[in-house]
Amino acid sequence: MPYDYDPQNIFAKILRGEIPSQPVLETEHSIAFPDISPQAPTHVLVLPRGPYVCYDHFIAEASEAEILDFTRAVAEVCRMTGLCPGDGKDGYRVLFNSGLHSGQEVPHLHAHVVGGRPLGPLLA
Ligand code: D5M
Repeated sequence: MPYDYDPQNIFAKILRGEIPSQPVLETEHSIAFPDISPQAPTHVLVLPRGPYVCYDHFIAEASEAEILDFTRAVAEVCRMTGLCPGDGKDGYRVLFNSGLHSGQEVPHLHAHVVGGRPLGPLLA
């Protein structure tokens, strides 16, 4: 099934600089900024710059350089939260919504990095 990327989605506008954002991380192929409607004390979105709707689209069509850059950007944002279990902290959650049943609102791939409080069961 083809992926139909909408270039008018709000994250595409942010990536083109048409809507302001306050990035916490910018790399060659990725960008991260705080979620406008945070669901936890820490809630950061990490996006590849390329026009990918969801995670499976990204892995199917992105270059290895984009995939490596994005994967590292997500990890860097996780470290930036200061919540890494490896540092004795309380941890965080990374999730991707993809499509209707997930409740995905913005059809440009983004990882949610959330933490700072007990997050409860994943499907609550
Ligand atoms: O999540 C989409 C998320 O994007 C949702 O948590 C709100 C957030 N959002 C929407 N517009 C903005 C802007 N302009 N800045 C920052 N965050 C934004 P989804 O997984 O698609 O449901």
